[in-house]
Amino acid sequence: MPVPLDYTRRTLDDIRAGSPEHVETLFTDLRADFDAAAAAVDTAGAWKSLRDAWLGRKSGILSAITDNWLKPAPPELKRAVGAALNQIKAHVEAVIEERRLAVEASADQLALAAERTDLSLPGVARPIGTRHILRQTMDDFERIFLSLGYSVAQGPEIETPYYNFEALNIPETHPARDTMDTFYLDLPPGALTQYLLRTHTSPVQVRTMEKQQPPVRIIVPGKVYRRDNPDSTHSYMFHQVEGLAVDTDITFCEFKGTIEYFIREFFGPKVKTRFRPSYFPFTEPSAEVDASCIFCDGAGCRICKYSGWIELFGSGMVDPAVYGFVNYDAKKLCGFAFGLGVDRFAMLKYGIDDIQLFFQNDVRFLRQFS
Ligand code: FA5
Repeated sequence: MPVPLDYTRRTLDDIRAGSPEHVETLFTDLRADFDAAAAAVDTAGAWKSLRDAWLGRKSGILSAITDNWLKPAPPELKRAVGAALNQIKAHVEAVIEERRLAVEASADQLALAAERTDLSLPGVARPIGTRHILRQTMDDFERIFLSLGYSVAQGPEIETPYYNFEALNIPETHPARDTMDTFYLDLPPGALTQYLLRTHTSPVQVRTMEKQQPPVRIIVPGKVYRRDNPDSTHSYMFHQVEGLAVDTDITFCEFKGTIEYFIREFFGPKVKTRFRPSYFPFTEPSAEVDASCIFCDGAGCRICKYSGWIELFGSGMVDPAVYGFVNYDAKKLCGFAFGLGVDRFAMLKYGIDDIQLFFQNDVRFLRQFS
Protein backbone atom coordinates (compact mmCIF):
# COMPACT_ATOMS: atom_id res chain seq x y z
CA MET A 1 0.00 0.00 0.00
CA PRO A 2 1.10 3.61 -0.53
CA VAL A 3 2.03 4.23 3.17
CA PRO A 4 5.46 2.65 3.88
CA LEU A 5 6.21 1.33 7.37
CA ASP A 6 9.25 3.55 7.87
CA TYR A 7 6.88 6.52 7.45
CA THR A 8 5.30 5.40 10.73
CA ARG A 9 8.73 5.24 12.43
CA ARG A 10 9.82 8.62 11.19
CA THR A 11 6.66 10.39 12.32
CA LEU A 12 6.90 8.89 15.83
CA ASP A 13 10.17 10.77 16.28
CA ASP A 14 8.47 13.85 14.79
CA ILE A 15 5.64 13.62 17.33
CA ARG A 16 8.04 13.34 20.23
CA ALA A 17 9.82 16.46 19.04
CA GLY A 18 6.81 18.49 17.94
CA SER A 19 3.81 20.55 19.01
CA PRO A 20 0.01 19.90 18.62
CA GLU A 21 0.10 21.90 15.34
CA HIS A 22 2.82 19.65 14.08
CA VAL A 23 0.68 16.61 14.99
CA GLU A 24 -2.14 18.07 12.95
CA THR A 25 0.12 18.43 9.90
CA LEU A 26 1.27 14.82 10.23
CA PHE A 27 -2.34 13.57 10.30
CA THR A 28 -3.23 15.80 7.34
CA ASP A 29 -0.42 14.16 5.35
CA LEU A 30 -1.58 10.73 6.49
CA ARG A 31 -5.10 11.48 5.35
CA ALA A 32 -3.84 12.70 1.97
CA ASP A 33 -1.97 9.40 1.57
CA PHE A 34 -5.13 7.45 2.39
CA ASP A 35 -7.30 9.53 0.04
CA ALA A 36 -4.85 8.97 -2.82
CA ALA A 37 -4.84 5.20 -2.16
CA ALA A 38 -8.66 5.08 -1.89
CA ALA A 39 -9.14 7.03 -5.14
CA ALA A 40 -7.12 4.40 -7.03
CA VAL A 41 -9.40 1.57 -5.92
CA ASP A 42 -11.47 0.34 -8.89
CA THR A 43 -11.91 -3.40 -8.37
CA ALA A 44 -13.20 -5.63 -5.58
CA GLY A 45 -9.64 -7.00 -5.09
CA ALA A 46 -8.07 -3.54 -4.75
CA TRP A 47 -10.79 -2.51 -2.30
CA LYS A 48 -10.06 -5.55 -0.10
CA SER A 49 -6.32 -4.72 -0.08
CA LEU A 50 -7.07 -1.09 0.91
CA ARG A 51 -9.34 -2.21 3.72
CA ASP A 52 -6.80 -4.73 5.07
CA ALA A 53 -3.90 -2.27 4.75
CA TRP A 54 -5.66 0.50 6.70
CA LEU A 55 -8.07 -1.28 9.03
CA GLY A 56 -6.39 -4.70 9.52
CA ARG A 57 -6.35 -5.49 13.26
CA LYS A 58 -2.79 -6.72 13.50
CA SER A 59 -0.85 -5.12 10.71
CA GLY A 60 -3.16 -2.35 9.53
CA ILE A 61 -1.80 1.19 9.30
CA LEU A 62 -4.27 2.58 11.85
CA SER A 63 -3.33 -0.16 14.38
CA ALA A 64 0.34 0.63 13.80
CA ILE A 65 -0.36 4.32 14.36
CA THR A 66 -2.21 3.54 17.59
CA ASP A 67 0.78 1.49 18.79
CA ASN A 68 3.53 3.72 17.46
CA TRP A 69 2.09 7.23 17.64
CA LEU A 70 -0.59 7.28 20.33
CA LYS A 71 0.72 4.92 22.99
CA PRO A 72 4.31 6.28 23.16
CA ALA A 73 3.24 9.98 22.70
CA PRO A 74 4.35 12.36 25.54
CA PRO A 75 1.44 13.23 27.91
CA GLU A 76 1.08 16.83 26.70
CA LEU A 77 0.46 15.57 23.07
CA LYS A 78 -1.63 12.47 23.83
CA ARG A 79 -4.96 14.29 23.67
CA ALA A 80 -4.16 15.89 20.27
CA VAL A 81 -2.88 12.56 18.80
CA GLY A 82 -5.94 10.70 20.19
CA ALA A 83 -8.41 13.19 18.73
CA ALA A 84 -6.66 13.22 15.32
CA LEU A 85 -6.51 9.41 15.27
CA ASN A 86 -10.25 9.13 16.00
CA GLN A 87 -10.97 11.58 13.22
CA ILE A 88 -8.91 9.79 10.61
CA LYS A 89 -10.31 6.42 11.69
CA ALA A 90 -13.86 7.68 11.13
CA HIS A 91 -12.82 9.13 7.78
CA VAL A 92 -11.07 5.90 6.67
CA GLU A 93 -14.06 3.73 7.63
CA ALA A 94 -16.53 6.03 5.86
CA VAL A 95 -14.47 6.25 2.67
CA ILE A 96 -13.81 2.47 2.59
CA GLU A 97 -17.57 1.82 2.80
CA GLU A 98 -18.20 4.42 0.11
CA ARG A 99 -15.60 2.77 -2.16
CA ARG A 100 -17.17 -0.65 -1.54
CA LEU A 101 -20.53 0.61 -2.81
CA ALA A 102 -18.88 2.30 -5.80
CA VAL A 103 -16.87 -0.80 -6.75
CA GLU A 104 -19.94 -3.06 -6.46
CA ALA A 105 -22.04 -0.69 -8.55
CA SER A 106 -19.44 -0.56 -11.30
CA ALA A 107 -19.12 -4.38 -11.26
CA ASP A 108 -22.91 -4.56 -11.73
CA GLN A 109 -22.65 -2.08 -14.59
CA LEU A 110 -19.93 -4.17 -16.23
CA ALA A 111 -21.96 -7.37 -15.82
CA LEU A 112 -25.03 -5.68 -17.28
CA ALA A 113 -23.03 -4.36 -20.20
CA ALA A 114 -21.59 -7.83 -20.84
CA GLU A 115 -25.03 -9.43 -20.72
CA ARG A 116 -26.74 -6.78 -22.78
CA THR A 117 -28.82 -8.13 -25.67
CA ASP A 118 -28.84 -6.20 -28.87
CA LEU A 119 -32.52 -6.16 -29.72
CA SER A 120 -31.83 -4.67 -33.12
CA LEU A 121 -30.06 -7.86 -34.31
CA PRO A 122 -32.13 -9.98 -36.73
CA GLY A 123 -33.80 -12.98 -35.02
CA VAL A 124 -32.99 -16.63 -35.70
CA ALA A 125 -35.51 -17.85 -38.29
CA ARG A 126 -36.86 -21.23 -37.18
CA PRO A 127 -38.64 -23.33 -39.80
CA ILE A 128 -42.34 -23.63 -39.05
CA GLY A 129 -43.88 -27.08 -39.37
CA THR A 130 -47.19 -27.69 -41.10
CA ARG A 131 -49.83 -30.37 -40.92
CA HIS A 132 -49.05 -33.51 -42.91
CA ILE A 133 -50.74 -33.64 -46.30
CA LEU A 134 -52.81 -36.66 -45.16
CA ARG A 135 -53.99 -34.71 -42.10
CA GLN A 136 -54.85 -31.78 -44.39
CA THR A 137 -56.83 -34.15 -46.62
CA MET A 138 -58.74 -35.55 -43.64
CA ASP A 139 -59.40 -31.98 -42.47
CA ASP A 140 -60.93 -31.28 -45.91
CA PHE A 141 -63.24 -34.31 -45.54
CA GLU A 142 -64.22 -33.20 -42.06
CA ARG A 143 -64.94 -29.64 -43.23
CA ILE A 144 -67.21 -30.88 -46.05
CA PHE A 145 -69.16 -33.36 -43.91
CA LEU A 146 -69.43 -31.08 -40.87
CA SER A 147 -71.10 -28.54 -43.18
CA LEU A 148 -73.69 -31.26 -43.98
CA GLY A 149 -74.49 -31.83 -40.31
CA TYR A 150 -72.23 -34.86 -39.72
CA SER A 151 -70.08 -35.24 -36.62
CA VAL A 152 -66.68 -36.90 -36.22
CA ALA A 153 -66.51 -40.25 -34.39
CA GLN A 154 -63.48 -42.28 -33.29
CA GLY A 155 -62.86 -45.91 -32.38
CA PRO A 156 -59.99 -48.16 -31.27
CA GLU A 157 -57.30 -49.33 -33.69
CA ILE A 158 -56.98 -52.60 -31.75
CA GLU A 159 -60.27 -54.39 -32.31
CA THR A 160 -62.00 -57.68 -31.69
CA PRO A 161 -63.06 -59.95 -34.58
CA TYR A 162 -66.63 -59.28 -33.47
CA TYR A 163 -66.54 -55.55 -34.30
CA ASN A 164 -64.18 -55.85 -37.27
CA PHE A 165 -66.08 -58.72 -38.92
CA GLU A 166 -69.03 -60.48 -37.25
CA ALA A 167 -71.16 -57.46 -36.37
CA LEU A 168 -70.62 -56.27 -39.94
CA ASN A 169 -72.21 -59.43 -41.24
CA ILE A 170 -68.86 -61.10 -42.06
CA PRO A 171 -68.97 -64.46 -40.22
CA GLU A 172 -65.79 -66.47 -39.67
CA THR A 173 -66.00 -68.54 -42.84
CA HIS A 174 -67.01 -65.62 -45.08
CA PRO A 175 -64.69 -65.17 -48.10
CA ALA A 176 -64.72 -61.37 -47.55
CA ARG A 177 -62.31 -61.90 -44.64
CA ASP A 178 -59.67 -63.03 -47.13
CA THR A 179 -59.73 -59.69 -48.95
CA MET A 180 -58.60 -57.99 -45.76
CA ASP A 181 -55.52 -59.96 -44.75
CA THR A 182 -55.43 -59.25 -41.06
CA PHE A 183 -52.75 -58.62 -38.42
CA TYR A 184 -53.76 -60.67 -35.37
CA LEU A 185 -52.16 -59.83 -32.03
CA ASP A 186 -50.42 -62.61 -30.09
CA LEU A 187 -52.85 -64.09 -27.61
CA PRO A 188 -51.48 -63.71 -24.04
CA PRO A 189 -51.50 -67.05 -22.11
CA GLY A 190 -54.96 -67.73 -20.71
CA ALA A 191 -56.61 -64.90 -22.71
CA LEU A 192 -60.03 -65.70 -24.15
CA THR A 193 -60.45 -62.76 -26.50
CA GLN A 194 -58.59 -62.54 -29.76
CA TYR A 195 -57.46 -59.04 -30.79
CA LEU A 196 -56.50 -57.69 -34.19
CA LEU A 197 -55.49 -54.41 -35.85
CA ARG A 198 -58.65 -53.12 -37.50
CA THR A 199 -58.62 -53.64 -41.25
CA HIS A 200 -61.12 -50.85 -41.94
CA THR A 201 -62.94 -48.04 -40.10
CA SER A 202 -66.31 -49.82 -40.46
CA PRO A 203 -66.25 -51.28 -36.87
CA VAL A 204 -66.88 -47.70 -35.66
CA GLN A 205 -70.28 -47.89 -37.42
CA VAL A 206 -71.24 -50.69 -35.04
CA ARG A 207 -69.71 -49.08 -31.96
CA THR A 208 -71.53 -45.80 -32.68
CA MET A 209 -74.92 -47.43 -33.30
CA GLU A 210 -74.54 -49.47 -30.09
CA LYS A 211 -74.15 -46.25 -28.11
CA GLN A 212 -76.43 -43.89 -30.00
CA GLN A 213 -80.04 -43.98 -31.10
CA PRO A 214 -80.90 -42.77 -34.63
CA PRO A 215 -80.62 -40.36 -36.33
CA VAL A 216 -76.92 -41.04 -36.86
CA ARG A 217 -74.69 -38.99 -39.17
CA ILE A 218 -71.00 -39.57 -38.61
CA ILE A 219 -67.69 -39.71 -40.38
CA VAL A 220 -64.76 -41.67 -38.96
CA PRO A 221 -61.24 -40.68 -39.98
CA GLY A 222 -58.49 -43.04 -38.79
CA LYS A 223 -55.65 -45.49 -39.35
CA VAL A 224 -56.25 -49.05 -40.55
CA TYR A 225 -53.90 -52.00 -41.10
CA ARG A 226 -53.68 -54.85 -43.62
CA ARG A 227 -51.03 -57.45 -44.41
CA ASP A 228 -50.69 -56.08 -47.95
CA ASN A 229 -47.31 -56.01 -49.63
CA PRO A 230 -46.11 -52.41 -49.84
CA ASP A 231 -45.99 -50.98 -53.37
CA SER A 232 -46.86 -47.66 -55.00
CA THR A 233 -50.59 -47.98 -54.16
CA HIS A 234 -50.53 -50.28 -51.11
CA SER A 235 -49.28 -49.74 -47.58
CA TYR A 236 -49.73 -52.03 -44.56
CA MET A 237 -50.88 -48.96 -42.59
CA PHE A 238 -53.10 -46.48 -44.37
CA HIS A 239 -56.01 -44.14 -43.62
CA GLN A 240 -59.71 -44.43 -44.22
CA VAL A 241 -62.68 -42.18 -43.70
CA GLU A 242 -65.92 -44.02 -42.96
CA GLY A 243 -69.31 -42.39 -43.41
CA LEU A 244 -72.61 -43.52 -41.93
CA ALA A 245 -76.08 -41.97 -42.06
CA VAL A 246 -79.09 -43.76 -40.51
CA ASP A 247 -82.58 -42.35 -40.08
CA THR A 248 -86.18 -43.25 -40.78
CA ASP A 249 -86.41 -41.63 -44.21
CA ILE A 250 -83.01 -41.90 -45.91
CA THR A 251 -83.29 -42.86 -49.59
CA PHE A 252 -80.83 -44.03 -52.23
CA CYS A 253 -81.30 -40.54 -53.77
CA GLU A 254 -80.03 -38.85 -50.63
CA PHE A 255 -77.10 -41.26 -50.63
CA LYS A 256 -76.19 -40.41 -54.25
CA GLY A 257 -76.71 -36.68 -53.70
CA THR A 258 -74.44 -36.66 -50.64
CA ILE A 259 -71.64 -38.55 -52.42
CA GLU A 260 -71.85 -36.36 -55.54
CA TYR A 261 -71.76 -33.19 -53.45
CA PHE A 262 -68.75 -34.47 -51.49
CA ILE A 263 -66.79 -35.44 -54.64
CA ARG A 264 -67.40 -32.06 -56.25
CA GLU A 265 -66.46 -30.16 -53.09
CA PHE A 266 -63.25 -32.14 -52.81
CA PHE A 267 -62.06 -32.43 -56.43
CA GLY A 268 -63.81 -29.42 -58.04
CA PRO A 269 -67.12 -28.69 -59.76
CA LYS A 270 -66.25 -30.30 -63.13
CA VAL A 271 -65.82 -33.82 -61.74
CA LYS A 272 -68.64 -36.28 -62.49
CA THR A 273 -69.49 -39.38 -60.43
CA ARG A 274 -70.94 -42.74 -61.31
CA PHE A 275 -72.09 -45.73 -59.25
CA ARG A 276 -71.31 -49.29 -60.25
CA PRO A 277 -72.88 -52.36 -58.60
CA SER A 278 -70.52 -53.94 -56.12
CA TYR A 279 -70.55 -56.18 -53.09
CA PHE A 280 -69.88 -55.64 -49.38
CA PRO A 281 -71.40 -57.95 -46.74
CA PHE A 282 -72.56 -54.94 -44.67
CA THR A 283 -74.30 -52.96 -47.45
CA GLU A 284 -77.14 -53.94 -49.76
CA PRO A 285 -77.24 -52.79 -52.48
CA SER A 286 -73.55 -51.95 -52.64
CA ALA A 287 -71.91 -49.57 -55.05
CA GLU A 288 -68.40 -48.72 -56.14
CA VAL A 289 -68.09 -44.95 -56.65
CA ASP A 290 -66.03 -43.75 -59.63
CA ALA A 291 -65.11 -40.18 -60.55
CA SER A 292 -64.40 -38.85 -64.02
CA CYS A 293 -60.62 -38.73 -64.39
CA ILE A 294 -59.35 -35.48 -62.90
CA PHE A 295 -56.19 -35.64 -65.04
CA CYS A 296 -57.84 -35.85 -68.49
CA ASP A 297 -61.38 -34.61 -67.67
CA GLY A 298 -62.72 -37.99 -68.72
CA ALA A 299 -61.10 -38.03 -72.17
CA GLY A 300 -58.90 -41.05 -71.32
CA CYS A 301 -55.26 -41.08 -70.23
CA ARG A 302 -52.54 -43.37 -68.82
CA ILE A 303 -53.69 -42.79 -65.21
CA CYS A 304 -57.31 -43.78 -65.82
CA LYS A 305 -56.12 -46.56 -68.15
CA TYR A 306 -57.91 -44.75 -70.99
CA SER A 307 -61.33 -45.44 -69.43
CA GLY A 308 -62.03 -41.79 -68.45
CA TRP A 309 -62.99 -42.98 -64.94
CA ILE A 310 -61.10 -43.52 -61.68
CA GLU A 311 -62.35 -45.99 -59.09
CA LEU A 312 -62.74 -44.16 -55.78
CA PHE A 313 -64.39 -46.13 -52.98
CA GLY A 314 -66.99 -48.61 -51.78
CA SER A 315 -70.39 -47.71 -50.42
CA GLY A 316 -74.00 -48.80 -50.19
CA MET A 317 -77.24 -48.86 -48.24
CA VAL A 318 -76.70 -50.36 -44.77
CA ASP A 319 -77.58 -54.08 -44.81
CA PRO A 320 -80.54 -54.74 -42.43
CA ALA A 321 -78.52 -57.60 -40.92
CA VAL A 322 -76.16 -55.02 -39.37
CA TYR A 323 -79.09 -53.32 -37.57
CA GLY A 324 -79.79 -56.67 -35.92
CA PHE A 325 -76.35 -56.58 -34.21
CA VAL A 326 -77.01 -53.15 -32.66
CA ASN A 327 -80.68 -53.60 -31.72
CA TYR A 328 -81.95 -51.12 -34.30
CA ASP A 329 -85.38 -51.73 -35.81
CA ALA A 330 -84.55 -52.75 -39.40
CA LYS A 331 -88.18 -52.31 -40.47
CA LYS A 332 -88.27 -48.63 -39.54
CA LEU A 333 -84.70 -47.52 -40.32
CA CYS A 334 -82.60 -47.14 -43.41
CA GLY A 335 -79.30 -45.54 -44.19
CA PHE A 336 -76.12 -45.57 -46.20
CA ALA A 337 -72.43 -46.07 -45.51
CA PHE A 338 -69.20 -45.55 -47.39
CA GLY A 339 -65.51 -46.08 -46.73
CA LEU A 340 -62.70 -44.43 -48.67
CA GLY A 341 -58.92 -44.58 -48.71
CA VAL A 342 -57.59 -41.15 -47.67
CA ASP A 343 -54.10 -41.86 -49.01
CA ARG A 344 -55.40 -42.76 -52.49
CA PHE A 345 -57.64 -39.63 -52.49
CA ALA A 346 -54.64 -37.43 -51.66
CA MET A 347 -52.58 -39.17 -54.40
CA LEU A 348 -55.27 -38.38 -56.95
CA LYS A 349 -55.84 -34.79 -55.88
CA TYR A 350 -52.16 -33.82 -55.68
CA GLY A 351 -50.83 -36.03 -58.51
CA ILE A 352 -48.64 -38.20 -56.23
CA ASP A 353 -47.60 -41.47 -57.86
CA ASP A 354 -46.26 -43.40 -54.84
CA ILE A 355 -48.17 -43.93 -51.57
CA GLN A 356 -44.88 -44.66 -49.74
CA LEU A 357 -43.90 -40.98 -50.05
CA PHE A 358 -46.47 -40.16 -47.35
CA PHE A 359 -44.66 -42.26 -44.77
CA GLN A 360 -40.98 -41.59 -45.52
CA ASN A 361 -41.03 -38.16 -43.83
CA ASP A 362 -38.76 -36.59 -46.42
CA VAL A 363 -39.12 -32.85 -45.75
CA ARG A 364 -38.45 -32.07 -49.41
CA PHE A 365 -41.68 -33.92 -50.22
CA LEU A 366 -43.68 -32.68 -47.22
CA ARG A 367 -42.65 -29.04 -47.71
CA GLN A 368 -44.53 -28.93 -51.03
CA PHE A 369 -47.80 -29.01 -49.12
CA SER A 370 -47.06 -26.37 -46.50
C1 FA5 B 1 -63.52 -51.29 -47.12
O1 FA5 B 1 -62.55 -51.23 -46.34
C2 FA5 B 1 -64.91 -51.06 -46.64
N1 FA5 B 1 -64.94 -51.01 -45.22
C3 FA5 B 1 -65.44 -49.78 -47.24
C4 FA5 B 1 -66.94 -49.64 -47.06
C5 FA5 B 1 -67.42 -48.95 -45.98
C6 FA5 B 1 -67.84 -50.13 -48.03
C7 FA5 B 1 -68.78 -48.79 -45.79
C8 FA5 B 1 -69.22 -49.99 -47.87
C9 FA5 B 1 -69.67 -49.31 -46.76
P1 FA5 B 1 -62.05 -51.67 -49.24
O2 FA5 B 1 -61.42 -52.90 -48.76
O3 FA5 B 1 -62.38 -51.57 -50.67
O4 FA5 B 1 -63.40 -51.35 -48.40
O5 FA5 B 1 -61.10 -50.43 -48.82
C10 FA5 B 1 -61.51 -49.09 -48.95
C11 FA5 B 1 -60.41 -48.26 -49.60
O6 FA5 B 1 -59.20 -48.37 -48.85
C12 FA5 B 1 -60.02 -48.70 -50.98
O7 FA5 B 1 -60.90 -48.12 -51.93
C13 FA5 B 1 -58.63 -48.15 -51.14
O8 FA5 B 1 -58.68 -46.78 -51.53
C14 FA5 B 1 -58.10 -48.19 -49.73
N2 FA5 B 1 -57.13 -49.28 -49.55
C15 FA5 B 1 -57.38 -50.60 -49.44
N3 FA5 B 1 -56.23 -51.30 -49.21
C16 FA5 B 1 -55.24 -50.39 -49.16
C17 FA5 B 1 -53.82 -50.43 -48.96
N4 FA5 B 1 -53.18 -51.56 -48.67
N5 FA5 B 1 -53.09 -49.27 -48.98
C18 FA5 B 1 -53.74 -48.10 -49.23
N6 FA5 B 1 -55.05 -47.97 -49.42
C19 FA5 B 1 -55.81 -49.08 -49.40
